[in-house]
Amino acid sequence: MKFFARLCEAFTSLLGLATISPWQDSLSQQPLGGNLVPEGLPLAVRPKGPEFAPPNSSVGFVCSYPSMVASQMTINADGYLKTGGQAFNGQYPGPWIEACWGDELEVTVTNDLQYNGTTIHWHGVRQLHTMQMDGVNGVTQCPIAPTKSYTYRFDVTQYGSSWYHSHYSLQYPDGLAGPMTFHGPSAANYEEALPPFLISDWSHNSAFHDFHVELAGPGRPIMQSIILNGKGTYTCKEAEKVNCTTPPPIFQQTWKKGRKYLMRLINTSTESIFIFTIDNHMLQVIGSDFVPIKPYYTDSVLVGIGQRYHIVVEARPSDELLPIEDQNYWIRAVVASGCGSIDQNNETVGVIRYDPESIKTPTTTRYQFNTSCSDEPYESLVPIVPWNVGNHSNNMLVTNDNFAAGLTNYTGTPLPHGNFSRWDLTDFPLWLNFSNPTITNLKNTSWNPEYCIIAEDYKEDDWVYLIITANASVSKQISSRNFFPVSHPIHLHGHDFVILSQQTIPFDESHLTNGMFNYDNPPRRDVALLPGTGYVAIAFKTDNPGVWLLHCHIAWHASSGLALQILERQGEILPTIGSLQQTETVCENWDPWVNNTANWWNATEFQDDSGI
Ligand SMILES: [Cu+2]
Repeated sequence: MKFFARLCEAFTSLLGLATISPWQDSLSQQPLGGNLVPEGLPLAVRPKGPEFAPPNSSVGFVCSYPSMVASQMTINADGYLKTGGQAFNGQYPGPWIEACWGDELEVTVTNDLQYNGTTIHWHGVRQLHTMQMDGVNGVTQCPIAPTKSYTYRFDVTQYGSSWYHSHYSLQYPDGLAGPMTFHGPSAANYEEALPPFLISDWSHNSAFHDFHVELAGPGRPIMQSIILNGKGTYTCKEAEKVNCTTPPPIFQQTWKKGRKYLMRLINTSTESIFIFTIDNHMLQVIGSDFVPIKPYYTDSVLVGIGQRYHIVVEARPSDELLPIEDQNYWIRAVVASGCGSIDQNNETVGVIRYDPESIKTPTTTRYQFNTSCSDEPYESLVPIVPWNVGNHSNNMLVTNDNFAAGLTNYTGTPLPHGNFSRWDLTDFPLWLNFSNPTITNLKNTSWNPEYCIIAEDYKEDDWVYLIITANASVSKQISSRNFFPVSHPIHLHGHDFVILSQQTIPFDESHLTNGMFNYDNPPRRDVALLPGTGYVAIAFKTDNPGVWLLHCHIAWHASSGLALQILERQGEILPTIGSLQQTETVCENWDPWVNNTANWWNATEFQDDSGI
């Protein structure tokens, strides 16, 4: 672990202004070698406190990234100049943030944008007793005003890979996102860890523009291409020529025969769910989100938006007797059926070679696999550190802990923000007030219903079950909401949750006891797909007092309002989260900026979405 701690220092010095993310420049810049952890090594999820630190760890070490600057930028991901792009430190994807299990991570974010506030959310990070570091404007802080900064500092209590992204409206689809790795134990051996693989859809329009199409039509926004680590292919149309340029070179990597590589897959999409595969190579899946799992083999892995997988790939293609210059293989990102619509749907996003001199185009074909839009098989995701789930302390059958993701038509209704149809989970679509975040209202006894506050006042060891359906459940009929067979990647902040049940049929109370719920070490992660015709039942222990967003990670749906706030043990939040000095300062800076309409992009309307 000391070794990684030194790496953290080394990577800080790599930061700076550049147009190509240095972490993906070449393998030679990746000093991370071995990290060989024998299979079967006991893994532990470390609660806060040095007594639980991993052996020989660097407790007390602060991994510091002093300068993350958000600014506007023209991004060339696929040969089309996206002028409405935004990026951290002039790179898309943003710098690779690395820390070590047991460290503290400190990142100072500066807003160099013209018309927008910003934040960074650290996707999947536990934020135990540090909700003010979760980076959700309108919930855990006011947005960072232009020219101002905010320093995020939190304990790294998990390990694995993830991403960070702005949680300010639709900024992450426009480029404010990057990879993040917390080095720690691994569920299987490997010999070389590769830099992260960020898979994404890509739009040439600003997402703020596309969202208006989503709300008002005509039609729905369509994404233009598929990109891997910010690189994709697109054939420019005649009418677009003015914005067309030479595309960046396609992603390529040369592998050494017989070597075992760790690949960290991250789906950072706006709306697309991808199936990742490498022709003629088997994948050993060893981690889902921040949770190491019992390894299993497959030819393809479905990665929902916000989800991550660690996989180990042995460089042994099934046709390895071919001449070395002919051993070239497509890396593919295949849109799952019904979970994305892309104009130029070129799934071949990268090439694995064995001969660095070869320039041949791969001629391989993809494995025959099911492209249905459903999570990896439930039975495959078995955590190595088991959690056994206790009985529910809440009664989700009669309380509000039973939600239905649907689309409500608010046109002509008296709601303040009621125009258009909006996705919602509770009685209202989420609508936050940037200037009045939940964190500054923790003594409230009543709430604006548009904040979608769901109180969970239980004890440290209590379990809360949430039932999230894609149709009206038997116990909560909602007449005004319309339901569609759409899969939603549901993400919860502040917790890894267990998936008690994930079904393609409507929820029924009998499922709790008829064997359809699993309480014995169920899959555990921070994003789960809600099947379009059924439901997902998740559970977490109320052991982290704070306010935690639960939302769909399809950017359009989150902006529309498909989200709520879990208010966990309200009375214990302020006494446990430490200083709120920055919370006050960031709001004091935000208010005068936002109250000056000269700072608005649109002089008549500042906010047209939920805020997240
Ligand atoms: Cu959704």
